Amino acid sequence: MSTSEPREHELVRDNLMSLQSHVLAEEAQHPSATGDFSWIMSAISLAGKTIANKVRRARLNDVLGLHGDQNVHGERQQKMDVIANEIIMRCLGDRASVAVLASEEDEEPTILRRGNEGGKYCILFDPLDGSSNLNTSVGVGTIFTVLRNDPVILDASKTICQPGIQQAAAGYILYGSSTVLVVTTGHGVDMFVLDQSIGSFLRVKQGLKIPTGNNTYSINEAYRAAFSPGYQSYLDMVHTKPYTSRYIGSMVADVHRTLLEGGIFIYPPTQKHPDGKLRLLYEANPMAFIIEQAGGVAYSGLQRTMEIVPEQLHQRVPVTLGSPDQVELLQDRLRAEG
Ligand code: AHM
Ligand code: MG
Repeated sequence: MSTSEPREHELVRDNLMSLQSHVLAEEAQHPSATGDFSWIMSAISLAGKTIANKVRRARLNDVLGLHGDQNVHGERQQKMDVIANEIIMRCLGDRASVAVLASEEDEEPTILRRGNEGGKYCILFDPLDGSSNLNTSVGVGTIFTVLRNDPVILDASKTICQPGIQQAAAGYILYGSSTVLVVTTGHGVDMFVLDQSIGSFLRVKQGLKIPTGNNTYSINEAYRAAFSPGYQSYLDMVHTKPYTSRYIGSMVADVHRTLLEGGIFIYPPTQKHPDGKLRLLYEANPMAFIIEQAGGVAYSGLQRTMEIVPEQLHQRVPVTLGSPDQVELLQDRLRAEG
């Protein structure tokens, strides 16, 4: 056997694949694809690289801390929330196929063009989730979802109220010790890492699968007294078993760990947030899509998150997601509480 054969094989297997080439290759498999999605992903990638740079330099540029205004949820906006929001709007705003942009930071969606003007997609996003952690250099992230525009419905606030099962694509960018982009278009989950030296997201994993058998739970236990009996009974159970707990308090980082290592992430209803804290359309649904595509499960209480029919853009829901074996242990207790 020639010694050159395995070497050639290795070279082919280890080919570098940028996010851009990956999206083009995926589109090539679908003859009806128009290339619109690759334009959208290139804008999201540009926004991610720009925000990553701002996050790294936030203290040096003196843009940590409160902006002074409150956002639509009555929460104090961080300066970086406003900066990240502007970056995404500027990156996506000129893409011809984008009909609507809707952000956690803006009360109303921004209509860019109607369906009859070529607006095919609505993009909903949380520009910088977990931003209150920035002061201590904890990982934060951008979450996004891509929905198909309904050319008949002219009211954008209605167009975007689609259940998660209708998402065309979803993903997040984690600004942590490395900048990681995770995306799904409904054909599995792919992961890319930003190579700063060449300014490109490079594919590091295709077809990610969430592991099972990891006894790790992630929840803010400080709110335990405010949880319903089912959640409390679940916590009683994990305290008597060989479990460990990890909670960063930054959803993108907590979900990313859960996706890669398995376990369960939970944000239940509390007294302060009786419907849960996280937002259905641009936090819970995109994460649910990714987790389900990786073989996991995602619920809001006892209902599959992606089957909830949204009523409004900023609606909140409880979130439970992770490995099927781990989530089932909580769901058992929630069913028992009725
Ligand atoms: P934000 O969108 O205002 O940043 O809030 C969302 C964040 C999530 O990243 C995280 O899971 C959660 O809030 C943490 O909340 P708590 O501090 O109540 O545990
Ligand atoms: Mg958020």
